[in-house]
Amino acid sequence: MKTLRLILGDQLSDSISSLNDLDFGNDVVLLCEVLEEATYAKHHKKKIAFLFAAMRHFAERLSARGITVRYVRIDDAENTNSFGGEMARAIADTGPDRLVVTEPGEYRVRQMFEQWQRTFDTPVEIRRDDRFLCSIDEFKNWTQGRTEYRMEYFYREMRKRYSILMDPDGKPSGGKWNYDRQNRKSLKPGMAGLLRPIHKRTKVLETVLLVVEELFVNHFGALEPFNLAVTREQALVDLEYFVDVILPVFGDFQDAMATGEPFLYHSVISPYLNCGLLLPAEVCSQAESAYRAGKARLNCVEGFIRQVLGWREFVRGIYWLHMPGYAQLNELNAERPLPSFFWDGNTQMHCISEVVSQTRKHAYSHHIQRLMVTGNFALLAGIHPSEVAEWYLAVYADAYEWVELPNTLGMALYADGGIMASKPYAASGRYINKMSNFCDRCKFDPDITTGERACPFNALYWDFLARNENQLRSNQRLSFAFAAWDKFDASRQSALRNQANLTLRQMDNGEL
Ligand code: DLZ
Ligand code: SF4
Repeated sequence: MKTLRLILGDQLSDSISSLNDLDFGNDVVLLCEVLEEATYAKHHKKKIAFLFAAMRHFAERLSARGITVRYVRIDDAENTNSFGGEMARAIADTGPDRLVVTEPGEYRVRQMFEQWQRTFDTPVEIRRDDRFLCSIDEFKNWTQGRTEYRMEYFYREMRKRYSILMDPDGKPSGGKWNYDRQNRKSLKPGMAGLLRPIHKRTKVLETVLLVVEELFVNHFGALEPFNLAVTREQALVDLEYFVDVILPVFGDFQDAMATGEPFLYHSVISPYLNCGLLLPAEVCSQAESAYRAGKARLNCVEGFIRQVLGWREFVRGIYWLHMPGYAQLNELNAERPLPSFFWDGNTQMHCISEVVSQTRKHAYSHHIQRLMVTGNFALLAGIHPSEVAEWYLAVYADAYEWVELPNTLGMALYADGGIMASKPYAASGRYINKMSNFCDRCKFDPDITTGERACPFNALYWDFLARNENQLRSNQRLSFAFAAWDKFDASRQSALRNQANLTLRQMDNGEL
């Protein structure tokens, strides 16, 4: 039986289920670079180049194993520029008996695959993506009988199930499940991120960079400097370096931020994990081995493993549990358009201009910058969740909708009304000042709330609470915040709200 197997840009793993039972003599594996995928969200140039180069290298890797690969490049004259068009062309040219795909990371593409099952004459088999450590059905089962889904409890189950950081007596290593409290230290003056491995440029990458510069000239972001791994071997170098050198200091400063330090002590392996060059199981196992060998402390290793085994699997579960309705949720009726400074960084708020400029340069910023700077601002200012979600999906090299949407709409914006997070992650400028050195270079002062030098986050924070009182006052976790608001007298409250209105007007007029 001849099988045509499609591999998507985020399925670049040797062990991907669509390649199981491969018949080397007969089968054809299809990979295609298509405009449909590069433009349905206007992805960062670096993200497109990274994926195209990684796809081309993966195709070479398959060919080297003797597999027949059909690779469609973005500039091939016959490219129809859609998955559907390329599948149809490949079916016509190769005449397979069946089509095999692994379930995709996005609902939109899943619908496409299901439509193929109805419209193509050739049968289409959709296989489970078993690179994830919790299947979509297992996650659904876990939610049965629960009124709220908290990552912490899901994560404990996953630790037990995979016996990760567990002692032989069934207790979590070190006696606690979570060492987050040790992981919120601010940087001391002079502390800086560590050097990273430099990857030698491959010819494939150089060709791709030229094509992307030419075809996607209007997309956000810089192609240079380019130092992402584009092969499995390079991704493994980054992983090993992280585990050996950076993990020992990762935990303590996990939430810290600094000007000119996009990576600090973060692993920066999410682009590789999410496109398949690295696998979550191997990543967790390497981190655990570092702890067992006494090379990294438990708070560092546990904090890292919680991101991969806990959060990553949890957000995917939430996404598939609630799609397609999830994408439309807007609990707080946030309606403002996304300010242009999310694209050009042109704002006097140093924290935002710094995070946007890091994002433009690297297609990356770490989770606290995403959550507590750009995300927090969008939450406080009441930016429409769809506009924010589209931005996050486009600008980060690791972003696919399954991971981006629950993180943006749920964690950052509370637009899902508490499915993901038990309270909105709203914070004033004082939080940003505590966790970063951003405010040192800002025209605004995080300790001032009204007047010209007031940090815009401060009045917006209070206005956010007052504006959304109906939805938020009953939330126990906000009781301190509302108690503080209630203590302000009427004139103070109205001064704060006036200041916030002024800020929002400035934002809308491009003057913030
Ligand atoms: C993100 C992306 C981009 C920019 N381009 C392609 C592409 O040309 N071909 C491809 O197979 N995949 C691409 N991807 C990743 C897909 O968007 C991703 O596989 C789907 O969204 C499913 O998660
Ligand atoms: Fe950001 Fe406010 Fe600090 Fe300026 S003062 S960097 S706007 S938090």
